[in-house]
Amino acid sequence: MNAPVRFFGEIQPFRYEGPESRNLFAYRWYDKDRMVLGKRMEDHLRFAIAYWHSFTWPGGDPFGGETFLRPWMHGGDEMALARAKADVAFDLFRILDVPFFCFHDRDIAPEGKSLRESNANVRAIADIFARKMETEKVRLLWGTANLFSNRRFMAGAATNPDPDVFAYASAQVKHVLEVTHELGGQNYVLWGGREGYETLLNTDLKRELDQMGRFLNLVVEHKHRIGFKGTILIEPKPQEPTKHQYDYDVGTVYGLLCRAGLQDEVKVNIEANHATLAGHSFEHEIAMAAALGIFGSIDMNKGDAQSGWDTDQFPTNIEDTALALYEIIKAGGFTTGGLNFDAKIRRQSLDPEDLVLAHAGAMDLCARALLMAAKMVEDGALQRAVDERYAGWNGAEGGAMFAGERSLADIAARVEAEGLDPQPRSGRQERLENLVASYF
Ligand code: XLS
Ligand code: NI
Ligand code: NI
Repeated sequence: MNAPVRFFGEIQPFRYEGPESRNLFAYRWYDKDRMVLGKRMEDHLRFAIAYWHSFTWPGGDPFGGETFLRPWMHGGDEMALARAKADVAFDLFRILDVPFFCFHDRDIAPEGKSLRESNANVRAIADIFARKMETEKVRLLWGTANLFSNRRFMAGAATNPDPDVFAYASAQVKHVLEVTHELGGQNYVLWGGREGYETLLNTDLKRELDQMGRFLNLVVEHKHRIGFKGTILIEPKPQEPTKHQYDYDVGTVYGLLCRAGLQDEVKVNIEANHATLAGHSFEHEIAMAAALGIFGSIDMNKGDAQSGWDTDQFPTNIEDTALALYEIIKAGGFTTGGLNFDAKIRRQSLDPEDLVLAHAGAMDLCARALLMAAKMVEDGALQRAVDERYAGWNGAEGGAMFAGERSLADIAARVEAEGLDPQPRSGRQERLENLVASYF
């Protein structure tokens, strides 16, 4: 086996050294045992590493192929390479001291000549994970099936016009759901990789939506059948790779779930860059999910302000991150969910240390942002401003209207009788923005 036993060389496990440290190979903010709002930092953030970007993506872009030339991607028996990749992955988990990881079936093991063979490959690597997890602290945040890379899925998986593709996708998901369950996974994610259309001219949109609803119901039924206690999550994305994806954004997914009768069964995994592509801020999508009662987990990354792609960069913006975490804390924090870095290093970042530092820097950024978000919560001034703004609804008439105790005619009669003439009040946006800046 030509794969490296020690890809990361002499890089030692990261420890917390504090904000004054100039050591890039230590945490300056991520102090996992520090109590923040009554909870350990590690339990707030529940960091996860994504197998696909960090260990499987070869560095390609639309104009050029592989740049990384990782030793576990070349030369030799594919299963032996997959085992070497697992060793490297668990080395990174240990170096960074992350509590979770996430994978697609096709990231961890090669596709076989039949589904049976593919499943056996996935099982073999999952067995290795299980053995490693007996002695390592890392746990599985979620598993998922890759229903988008193989050409059989070019017209979608559950929404494919060919029922045999629907069947194939179902069989694949059944297996990964079971493997996720056996590995103690805390969630199972469905990202509609190609659940959308390229042109309406060849698409029966209503039928495809119904197929998707059927598929989701099958997955949820199977989850209960096997006793999986984790959460089923859908990851919204508006487009890319298809022109239009049915799971466009959080609001759209909620509509799909209601249509399928699954709004109490399925939650969302919200990705920052997908929110941007949908024309929303990350915190908007989190707040929307919380408001609808479907907030589950997040994929942390960022896009590029100039390009309209899912560039999946590691987050670097402290304010955006703090505002997103503020919404998560307000939503009650993660339960089964976590913060998965669905992010990849740039294709010129060739060195093993680039991969380590990308994650470490992002973890530190999130930890620092968590402290800011905690200040926002502890101080309470932001919440008080919002409460004050809506205080009128706590009054007798506001309360009665909201509770459905007044008809339209009742309301109109009162407006006339009292000669109501509501006066606008300042929204105080800049004052609130200054308040946010004061926590930094
Ligand atoms: C792609 C998605 C994908 C999911 C998992 O854009 O972010 O990586 O997170 O299938
Ligand atoms: Ni994602
Ligand atoms: Ni994405």
